[in-house]
Amino acid sequence: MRSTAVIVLGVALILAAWSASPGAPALAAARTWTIVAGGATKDYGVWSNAYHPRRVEIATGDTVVWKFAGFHTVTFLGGETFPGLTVQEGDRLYLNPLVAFPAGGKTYDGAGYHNSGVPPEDPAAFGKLTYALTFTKPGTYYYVCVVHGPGMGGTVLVKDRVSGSPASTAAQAVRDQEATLKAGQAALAAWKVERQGNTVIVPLIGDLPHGHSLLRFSRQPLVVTRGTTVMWTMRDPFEIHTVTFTSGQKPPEFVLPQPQPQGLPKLLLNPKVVAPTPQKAYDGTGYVNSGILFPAGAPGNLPHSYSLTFTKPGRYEYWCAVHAPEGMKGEVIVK
Ligand SMILES: [Cu+2]
Repeated sequence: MRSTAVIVLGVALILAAWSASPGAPALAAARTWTIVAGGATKDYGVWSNAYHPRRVEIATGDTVVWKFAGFHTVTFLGGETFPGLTVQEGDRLYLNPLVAFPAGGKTYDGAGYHNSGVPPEDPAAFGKLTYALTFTKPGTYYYVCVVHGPGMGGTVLVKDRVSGSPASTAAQAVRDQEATLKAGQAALAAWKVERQGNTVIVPLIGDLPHGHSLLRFSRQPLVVTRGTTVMWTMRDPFEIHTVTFTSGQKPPEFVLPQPQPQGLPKLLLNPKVVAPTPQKAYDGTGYVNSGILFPAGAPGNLPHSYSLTFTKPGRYEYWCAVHAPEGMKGEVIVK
C-alpha cells in the first residue's frame, strides 16, 4: 500500500512540475477568495448594500467565500427566475423558503439555483456567517441579494488564468466597503427634512450607485407644531421600512418563525408589522403603524410613503419594526 501511495504522490509531483512550466495549462493549487457582503458603521446607522468587491476574477477550481456583514443573500439564479422575497398563503405573508434557506450544492458551473439563505437578523451575529462556492467552469456569473433586490449584485468571472491575488482582493474589499460607508455618512450629514405647507417630509434615504442605506429616520428628533402632518417617504432603492408608533410598548417582531412537525420552520411576517392601521392622526396613544413601505422604484402599486397628523403636544418615540434590531427608531416632538 505504501509503495502505491509513493507512486501516486510521485505522479502528482510530476504533474505539478509540468503544469508549472511556461505555456502549460494552469493546474495551480486552488485558491480561496473572500468577498464581504455589506457592512455597517459601528452605530448601525449607515449600511452597505453592496458586495465588496462587486467583481472578482478567479481561476477554474477556485472557491469564493462570502462573509456576511448584514442581512443579505448570495443567490446565483442559474437560469431560474428571480424569486419573490415573500410567498402568500391566504392573508398571511411568509419569507420565501427559496430565499431564506440554503439551496444548491457546494459547486457551481452556471446551472441551477444556488442560494446562501439569510443570516439571522442580529447585527451581533453578522460577520460569523459565511457561504462558500467552488467554481468548476469558466464563465461570467452574476449573483444578487434577493433581500435588497437586483440593485445589489456582483460578478464572479471564472477564467483559466488570473492576475490578481486573494490578498489584493481582500484589501480592495476593505477600501471598497469604507468608501461605501463614507458616502453613506456624507448622506447622513447632509440629511434634511423638507417642508410643504403644513406637511413635513422625512425622506428615507439610500443610494444605488454607492450602494448604501441609512437605517435611521433623521439625525435628531423632529420638532413640529401641533396639527402638522409628517410624511415619511421612501427614497431608498434597497430597503423596506415601517413607521410604527407603539405608545411605550416594545416594537413587534418582524419575523415569527413557526416550527413545523417536519422540516424547516415557516417564517411568518408578523401581520402586525405588515398591515397598516387605519389612523390618520396620532395623539400619543395606541398602536399606529404604516405597514410595509417599499423601496423607491419597486414595481407595482406598492406604498412608498406614510402620513400622520400630530394632534397633541408631547414627545413620541417610533420604530421601524423591520430594523428595530439595528436601532432604527425616531422621535417626534410636538409643541
Ligand atoms: Cu427600516
